[in-house]
Amino acid sequence: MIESDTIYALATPVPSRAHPGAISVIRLSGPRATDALIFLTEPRAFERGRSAREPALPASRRLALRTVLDPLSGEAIDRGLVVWFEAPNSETGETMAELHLHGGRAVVGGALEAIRRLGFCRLAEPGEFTRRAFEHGKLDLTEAEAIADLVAAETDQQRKLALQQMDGALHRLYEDWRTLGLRTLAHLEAAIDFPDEDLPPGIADEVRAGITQLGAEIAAHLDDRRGERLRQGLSIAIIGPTNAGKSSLLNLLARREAAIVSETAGTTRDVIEVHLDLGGWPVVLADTAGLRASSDAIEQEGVRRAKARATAADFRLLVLDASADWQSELQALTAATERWDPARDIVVVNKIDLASVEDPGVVSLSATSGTGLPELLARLTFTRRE
Ligand SMILES: Nc1nc2c(ncn2[C@@H]2O[C@H](COP(=O)(O)OP(=O)(O)OP(=O)(O)O)[C@@H](O)[C@H]2O)c(=O)[nH]1
Ligand SMILES: [Mg+2]
Repeated sequence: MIESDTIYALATPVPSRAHPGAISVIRLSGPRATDALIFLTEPRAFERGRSAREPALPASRRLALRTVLDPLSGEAIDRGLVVWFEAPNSETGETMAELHLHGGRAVVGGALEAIRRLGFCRLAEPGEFTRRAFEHGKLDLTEAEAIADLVAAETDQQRKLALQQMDGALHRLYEDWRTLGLRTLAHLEAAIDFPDEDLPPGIADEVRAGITQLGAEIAAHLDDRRGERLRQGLSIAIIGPTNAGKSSLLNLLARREAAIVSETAGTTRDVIEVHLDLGGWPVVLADTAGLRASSDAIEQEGVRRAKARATAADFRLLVLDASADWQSELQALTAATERWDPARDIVVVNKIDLASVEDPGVVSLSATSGTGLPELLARLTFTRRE
């Protein structure tokens, strides 16, 4: 392994005046991480040029309370916990050190500057700690990806999936494919290289079966978009005639005035997206323009976008107005909507405060008062788990 630089970086968010942290963690990784730790905690060690493994170093993997100081002036920067890990038993596989300091701007700024002044450490590039862990065989690419997913996870379900992947679920699947591929290849090569030998009968069938199985498993895996949906969010399109209350429903689910609501038919033109956490599942909910024939070019474009979004969405919420002739609208719209699936898509009849609706096949709602919202949420949860 090539001798690498010793790198350092703040591992926690940059403290600001508005958001100082209780604690900030600075990590160092590389052959001189413990030298740095000694020079930052032992008065005058830097000028005397003491090297690692002297008594100033606490036992590895044990937190120790130390005064962190400027290596040149000896001035104290903070008092905090320090710890170090001996290579290769560390996250990166290299010698690592951590400083757990108070999360103020001056403390963190002072400590980073002190490490820079040592002259033998450099700031890590983005992702460089993970890269080193990968290069030292501490994690594979599926696990590195899982860590990125875990850090980016905003909902419970996203976190669970990332953790599974970090535990090697994907790694094991790919390993199984590799084993199957290698075995099939070995059989095939044996049949080619030793055609005259007495190979077990049926070897050609085995090769064919192996290839078919591998192809089918990979195709099924690529088809399964659950992981992708969980990462990007399930997409739900709200569609329906003008003035039915689509934007009102979006605002109700988003719990904020994300879209303009007005009694003017044709208010919404663009697709308006909000990102929601519905029971642990990430959802991208899109409000769209009301579907109607219009001579206005902008509204026509809005309707075109609404239809495109309805087609692309994982499923659709069709919103109708209880005080209008919603049954005929329902028939016309479901017939005209591409990919309409009665088992998956949901019909919401809104404004039940104006006219009552007795139909077990639809969710009845009042977007203004919130009546019927629990039933709608229950339906949404059910649909997602299907
Ligand atoms: N009484 C009653 N009025 C509602 C309800 N939901 C929405 N409205 C009203 O219906 C009108 C239209 O609501 P929007 O949410 O803008 O309807 P939309 O479907 O987004 O309309 P477009 O964007 O024009 O297609 C507004 O005046 C709302 O206040 C409801 O449950 N009951
Ligand atoms: Mg609208």
